[in-house]
Parts: sequence; C-alpha cells; structure tokens
Amino acid sequence: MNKLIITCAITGAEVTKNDNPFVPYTIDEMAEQAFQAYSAGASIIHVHARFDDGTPTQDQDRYQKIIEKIRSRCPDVIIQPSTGGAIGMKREERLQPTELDIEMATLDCGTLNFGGDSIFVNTENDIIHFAKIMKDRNIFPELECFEKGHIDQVLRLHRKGLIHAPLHFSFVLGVNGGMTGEERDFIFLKESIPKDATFSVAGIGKYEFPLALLSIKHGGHVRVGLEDNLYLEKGKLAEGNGVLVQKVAHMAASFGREIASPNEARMILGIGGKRK
Ligand code: KMH
Ligand code: ZN
Repeated sequence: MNKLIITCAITGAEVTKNDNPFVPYTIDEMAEQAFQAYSAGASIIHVHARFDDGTPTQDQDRYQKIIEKIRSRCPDVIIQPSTGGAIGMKREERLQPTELDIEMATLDCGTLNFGGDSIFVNTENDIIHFAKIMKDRNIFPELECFEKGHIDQVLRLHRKGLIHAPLHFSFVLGVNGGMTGEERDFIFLKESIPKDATFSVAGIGKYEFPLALLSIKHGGHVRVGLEDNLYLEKGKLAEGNGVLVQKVAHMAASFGREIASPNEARMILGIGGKRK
C-alpha cells in the first residue's frame, strides 16, 4: 500500500489552554509542538496563527514568524497554514497567509453550523476566490469537506475548471454542525470522490483514532492534533501533539503501512518542488 501521510493540526483557533495546557499559543510553543509531531512522523503541520494570549489571528507577520521558527526546527516539513482562520473572520483577513512563501494551505469547501450560534461561512464565491488565489500563487489546496455536499461542490467547481486536479480532500468529521465520523460516513465519502483523488481524514474528538484506523486500512491519509482532539485516550489528556502522532504511527506499523517523509508526501500529493 502507499505510504501514510500524517498531518498534525497543532493548535487550531478554538481550543485553549483551559481545555489542554499543551495547546500552543506562542511562536516557541508552536515550533516545539511542530517539532514533536514531526519527530513522531508528521510530514505536514497544519497551523493557525495565534497571539501569545491565545487569540487567533490570520496576521501575515505572525504567520511569517511562526513559519520561520517551525522551519528552523523541521527544515523539510510541509507547513500548511489555515485559510479558515476562526469563525467570523472575513475573506481577505483569512487569505493573508497565502501571500507568504508556502506550498500548501487549507481550502474550506462549504458553509456549516459550528455549534451554538456560530456559522463557518464558505460561500460558493468564497471557494472560487480562494481556489483562484491559491492556484495563482502556486499553493496546493487541501480541500476540507465537513459533509458530502462539500464534496459535490468541489466536483462541480472542478468540472467548471475552477478547482484543479490533483484533488486532495480532507474529510473533517464530527464537528458539531457537520457530518458524524462513523464508519458508514467514511465509506460514503471515500466512495464519493474520484478514484484518482487522494484523501485524508480528520476526526474531531472521539472520532479521531477510529477514523485514523479506517483510513490507514483503506489507503487514505490521517490528520491528528490538538486542534481536533485533546485526548490520548478516554479521560486522559494528550501531553502535546507528539503523542497523538505517535499513536497513529503505531497503528500504521501494526498494519504494515509505512510513514511518508515530507518529500515522499510531496510526491504522493503531486506538490511540485522539494524544499531543502
Ligand atoms: N477554525 C475553523 C472555523 C481550516 O483550518 O481551514 C476552521 C478551520 C478550517 O479550522
Ligand atoms: Zn484548521
């Protein structure tokens, strides 16, 4: 089977140190968490910028500093900034990191409720705009789909020539407002994308490891990290991102699936050019 790409979503925009004291806010904390994840086998680091007090930001200078620091610790890793940012941020604010020298970013492919009164807004025009900016700037999009309708939206835009192959999906399942992450959901989504597309799964909360296991078995890729899940096992907080990645690496080993290095991940995804 193909090698496994592990992405680590080290911090997110919503979780806080009150939820888990290892959630990184400062630049040094982010670099340390990225390093631990990379050392455990992550080839992609999904990052949201935050200020030292934890406030999420899409500020370009802040991203630049975080990226430089992560690269100094993990020279070949793929850094994947978020263009989702935090709930309520506007298009241009969210797009700031795409002006930096990055090779990959998330592209959120539909609107959904996000708990309480929160709505994560990604209109069709937002998606088209984000896709065009990423294409123009040679940034490879990870197509974040929180339910099946988002996949259909991607495929419609792909047919119209507004989202380009290679298509790499991320099924983000278990958001309060999105699709659940049961086995039947996984199979349905996996069978809904083109045969030549690649995919990764990001299970929120309790779905993180069961979905990781399914994806390992079915030839998909896996995202874990404190953005998505705070626990190493039921009732036991994860002491950082490294242990979450390690758990997936062990699962992969038990299925005889090798872990991709960052440059192998670039090859698998079809991202042009090697870093380092
Ligand atoms: N923070 C969420 C509202 C992404 O990174 O592209 C959006 C999110 C998706 O985390
Ligand atoms: Zn994110």
